[in-house]
Amino acid sequence: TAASTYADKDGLRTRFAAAMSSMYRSEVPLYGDLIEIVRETNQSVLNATNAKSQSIDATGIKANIERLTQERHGAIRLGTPYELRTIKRIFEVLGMHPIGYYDLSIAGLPMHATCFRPLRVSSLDTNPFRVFTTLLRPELLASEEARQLSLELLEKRNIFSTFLLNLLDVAEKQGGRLKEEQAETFIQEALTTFRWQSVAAATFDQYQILKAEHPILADIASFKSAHINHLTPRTLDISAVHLRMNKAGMAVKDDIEGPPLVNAQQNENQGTDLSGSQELMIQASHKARFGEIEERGAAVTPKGRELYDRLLQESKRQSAGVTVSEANAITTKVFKDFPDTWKDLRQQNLIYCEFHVKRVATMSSLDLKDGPILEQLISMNIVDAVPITYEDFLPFSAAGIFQSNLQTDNVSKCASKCSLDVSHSVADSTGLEKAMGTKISDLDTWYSAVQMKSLEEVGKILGLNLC
Ligand code: OOG
Ligand code: NI
Repeated sequence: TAASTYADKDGLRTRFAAAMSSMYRSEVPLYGDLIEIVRETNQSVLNATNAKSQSIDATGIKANIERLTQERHGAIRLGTPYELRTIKRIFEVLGMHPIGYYDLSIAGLPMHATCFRPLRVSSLDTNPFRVFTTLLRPELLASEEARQLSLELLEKRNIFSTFLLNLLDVAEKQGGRLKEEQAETFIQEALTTFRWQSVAAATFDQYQILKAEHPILADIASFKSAHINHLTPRTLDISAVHLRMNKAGMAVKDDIEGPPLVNAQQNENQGTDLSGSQELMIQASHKARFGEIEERGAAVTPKGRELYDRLLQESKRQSAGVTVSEANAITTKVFKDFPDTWKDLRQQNLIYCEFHVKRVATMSSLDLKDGPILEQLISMNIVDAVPITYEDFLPFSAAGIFQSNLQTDNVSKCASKCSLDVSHSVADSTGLEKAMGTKISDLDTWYSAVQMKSLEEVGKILGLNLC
């Protein structure tokens, strides 16, 4: 049939992510070692989990080993609205769409960002490849000289091949799809945009001017490509991988960005960890690539996020000037106020869940006087509640990661350097949408729609109105 001549977007994304992974492995050899450690650790966590309990859902790990083995997130930093619009067109072909607005000005960075990822649950299950995509905000730069220079350099560079631009036109004429025979060329041409190029676009003097204004400006405007600056595998046990990286002699950052590991299986959000895996030198000392791993937990509701942010601020406040291990102890203590079981988290409306019917039963004993119907169904073992995996990024972690990436080697303590301050926010989500020419989906709307859809289905099967 005619339809079968088009490549499936989920398949295309899987191929693209795999191609990017092998490109990055050849550019940054330590990445390959990291992937190996993560894969082994995940396998032993899954083995242990299966031995202990029948259902891996009970630990909140919904991801299967196939998805986990492929799962990566990347990060790129773009200079101009044109670059962002074109990147959006590339990701569109791969079934990735902008969701979430990240204001990086709270970390003193002249940038804002969004994440491109699949929006359908089935597409996420096939391959959840996501890319944190940052855009420079020249209007936030203090130095006029640095602004002019960066705009000039960015104006001159072309990070997309003519072949790629033509293929994008073709895809759009075909309704956003590519024919099977166009797919491989597309993948190779698109990959070039993200490849490391050893020749800089800036001279040494220009690089110094940009760097003096902000190191991140040098990172964005001095290169000829939108090089992928890290590619991150997902681990089921970030502490175990951290240990093994240390044992393997990798340079590992002391602290993990994100929530404390109160209960390793129920880590509420994404935790990240950096190692200065390799420094690629541009003339002086540009730190362009780094290694990172992440652990993912459940998505929090606005109420959950509020509690999390409040406890985080509180532990930062109490940790001013103390050592890393003291800070960790403080954080653990402060986060005792964050419930530690899926049941508590769900009942207090702190996380999002997907609900499924486990068995169809007669429900004559349901009575509203006995509490919410849904909770009764769950305790009667008729309905199953599975926490929804957080598929996005954490604004504070992201800001912290930029900070660590910018630090020179021996500065490493987060308590002092992460002066993240929301009062410095000059968020401009409309500006980012305008630059991209598309609306950005809202995170909470997305998670609550996934939850609601599952509730509707449960209601339909059981003949109840649960919404
Ligand atoms: C992106 C930082 C954000 C994460 O894991 O939160 C990120 C960057 O360094 O460009 O990747
Ligand atoms: Ni990252």
